Amino acid sequence: MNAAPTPASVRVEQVRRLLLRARALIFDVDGTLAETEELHRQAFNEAFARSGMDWRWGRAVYKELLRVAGGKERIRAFDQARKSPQPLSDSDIAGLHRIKTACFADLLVKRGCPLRPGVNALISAARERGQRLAIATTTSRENINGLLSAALGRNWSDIFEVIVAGDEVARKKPAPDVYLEVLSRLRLSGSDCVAIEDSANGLVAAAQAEIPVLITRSLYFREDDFTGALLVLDELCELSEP
Ligand code: XBP
Ligand code: MG
Repeated sequence: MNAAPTPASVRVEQVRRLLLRARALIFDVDGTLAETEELHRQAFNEAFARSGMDWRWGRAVYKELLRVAGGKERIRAFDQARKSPQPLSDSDIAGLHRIKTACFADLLVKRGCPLRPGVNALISAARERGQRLAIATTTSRENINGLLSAALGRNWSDIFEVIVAGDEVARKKPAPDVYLEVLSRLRLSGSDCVAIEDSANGLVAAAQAEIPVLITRSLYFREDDFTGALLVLDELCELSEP
């Protein structure tokens, strides 16, 4: 006699069905579509070096700084914590972040950054089912383009009906702004969709927009509190048929 299904496998089946029924799937980018944060961290350090600054963010410091969504906001938080007699101005920060974004683009070309396991399969299956796809991210369009043109080809943006980047809304995650803007442009309500995220900030943002959230743990947010998520997976490929 077969053993009764374990709660985990029942849960996975329920979430798999929810994904199949959703009118749209809304993807976070960093940490969800691809494990990008190590490249971001290296890009920040490269930008500091090119700007003649003695800053260097190790993994432990970066893990703390990642509580702050947004590269410019992260630089500002680090600078303020240092209580420097000459804090960076907003234009200093914007200029430094532009260099960082250029460094990130270079690193993407030099090192590449593959999609996480199961991401491509889920996107392809959703497209075959006629589901709508969207992106809700804190990062910039430039970074999204650099990552996805390499991973999905130069016509990657045809795959996502709606793309909302961090600087296009008033408040970054964990505020719900980016998800509310995606829902508005899709003309859907949160319960029609499923969001795929990797961080507590992302979970809070999507949940405030009343979107059910599937979490795939990433390098820097493994210990985050994902209470309220539909399910927490290590990789999306755990959802595929056995
Ligand atoms: C993650 C972020 C971003 C990236 C760095 O975005 O918080 O700030 O760490 O990119 P998400 P920028 O998980 O919402 O995709 O330097 O361009 O902000
Ligand atoms: Mg993320």
